Amino acid sequence: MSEETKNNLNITRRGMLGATATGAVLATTGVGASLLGAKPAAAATASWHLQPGDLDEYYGFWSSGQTGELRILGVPSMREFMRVPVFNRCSATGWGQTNESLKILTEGLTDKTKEFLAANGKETYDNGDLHHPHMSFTDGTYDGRYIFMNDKANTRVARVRCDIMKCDKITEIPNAHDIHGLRPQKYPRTGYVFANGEHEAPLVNDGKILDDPSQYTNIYTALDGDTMEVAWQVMVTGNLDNTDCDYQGKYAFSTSYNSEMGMNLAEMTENELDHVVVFNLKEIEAGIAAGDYQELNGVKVIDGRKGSNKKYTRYIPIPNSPHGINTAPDGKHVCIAGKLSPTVSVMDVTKLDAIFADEAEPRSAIVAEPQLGLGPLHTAYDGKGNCFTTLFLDSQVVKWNLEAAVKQYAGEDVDPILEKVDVHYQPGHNSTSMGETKEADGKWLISMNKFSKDRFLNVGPLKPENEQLIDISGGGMDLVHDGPTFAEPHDSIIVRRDIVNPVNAYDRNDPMWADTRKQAEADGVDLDDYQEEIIRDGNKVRVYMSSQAPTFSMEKFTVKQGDEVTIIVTNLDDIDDLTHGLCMANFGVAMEIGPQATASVTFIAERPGVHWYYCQWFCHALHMEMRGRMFVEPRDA
Ligand code: CUK
Ligand code: CUA
Repeated sequence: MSEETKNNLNITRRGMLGATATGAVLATTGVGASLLGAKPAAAATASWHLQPGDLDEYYGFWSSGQTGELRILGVPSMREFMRVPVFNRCSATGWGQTNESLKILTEGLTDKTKEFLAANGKETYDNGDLHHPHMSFTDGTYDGRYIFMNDKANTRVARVRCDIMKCDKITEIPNAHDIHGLRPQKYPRTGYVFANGEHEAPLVNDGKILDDPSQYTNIYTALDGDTMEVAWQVMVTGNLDNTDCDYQGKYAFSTSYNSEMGMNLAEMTENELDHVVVFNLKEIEAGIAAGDYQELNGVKVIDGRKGSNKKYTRYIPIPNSPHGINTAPDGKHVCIAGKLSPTVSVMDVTKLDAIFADEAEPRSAIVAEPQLGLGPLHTAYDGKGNCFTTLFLDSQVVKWNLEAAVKQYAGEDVDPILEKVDVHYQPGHNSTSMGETKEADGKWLISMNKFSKDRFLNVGPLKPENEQLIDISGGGMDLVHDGPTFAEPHDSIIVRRDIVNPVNAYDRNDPMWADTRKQAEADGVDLDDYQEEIIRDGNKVRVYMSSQAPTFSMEKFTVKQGDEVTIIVTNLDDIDDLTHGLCMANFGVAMEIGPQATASVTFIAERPGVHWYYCQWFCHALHMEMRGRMFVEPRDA
């Protein structure tokens, strides 16, 4: 059944809410009225429950919070397809252990961090707190190049390549503390990746200042999404929470709690109003070009704090400790969730020019502020003028109409609230299909709930979270599916599947193993052909082997105790889904080698004797037989 037919059936089943809503749905799906009612209603329930072998209409990209990885799900089935290690250590793929992944994990760290890690006997961090995955944009919609994501735990921003679904860059952000909100520039393209430093600290934070809040500052960062280098930073007042940007390429904005710059809970929640910081991108670029910055830890930092030069930033008062900030697909409105206030403040981006020109007060950009319920956190859109806001305290999602909210704010007697649905329980983010792009299609809504409580079989004190699928295609909100998840996705995006086109095998010239290729060339080894080579270079030994199901090219090799051994495996199989692995038993060594990939791992062979290495990804009927021996001769032999 085509997706359009499914939608027709949904429309039929629900009988629709009214003529206007029907018109809107029909207008966006391009379906003639004659099709309505043509099929029995019962078939419509199959629209989210896919049959075995059916493919999903959407890719879902999920964060995983403190697990530190990116997850790929199917929507609407909510089936989890893949976990892409990013900030975490992964036993299945060798992420955090292979030389190729260690390069990515370490090359973007600052020298100070490298020193700190070395003092702790580590090369890299092995934890992360990944909240916000967002795809790169071109002209206001997803372009399928990259997913960008933050690490709140260790102040980093990472990028995953969508062609192979592997992380290829991780950048530690200097000067900032604990990157939280993250969004890519929507227009004209990404472009910038905006990243919020959540916690304030003395600038420079070198151990000389503790209790002098006047010297604390927060940092807003723009990275270059192509190079993953920091383009510039702005000093701001208040803790930065979430960020988004416009569809015009002129402004970015951040919610900010603790405008008080307090250090404890009482101080932080003293004011009734906090603010949204608006960043004027053109002015910031001009300021950088004109040299109006200080260089700190290698980054150009502009002063955009309250009371500073007002060219770069403006502070719009918002009630109270605002959290989520989401730009609507209409390209004009931005919803700012009040968190401690039951309101969502709607900002009109077309009014920002006048504020920067000093022709209007900051609050003049606010064109609606509907009271929606308790604990509003994030807003998603259906592309038909409606908003869905999570209410954390009420355990609900509220659907409301943006235009009605604007009219109400202007004094008309209208109620913008259309419907509330209970979710289970305490929702944080929500997301709609294509909802953060100009192509929002209003089919599916995911409510990402922090608590599952009694929703699943009890698995002990630590429960999964619960992500619920809500069918919004028919104009209502039908809760159709629960999806438990492990710690702790905060956010997700739902991307039309035609936008995402990963490959089935690696390009032999993939930059991932460019260093290894260079070394192989120096060693006279052709990485693209059958290999069975041992290169000894002092106490460094490089073992080159290839894999073809169900064999490694080397059945055995010999090294000496204390040698620094690098095993380089190239998977010559060029067959869909034919991944091999190499696990060196009792050496703590394991890695994935995808079709046509090269991967390498280095260790000290400080263990005499016979050691089996085996293929750790089930690849063939003779997978168990895919193995070989490393013989380590004792040092004094
Ligand atoms: S934050 Cu988690 S619920 Cu980190 Cu996006 Cu709002
Ligand atoms: Cu190769 Cu299992």
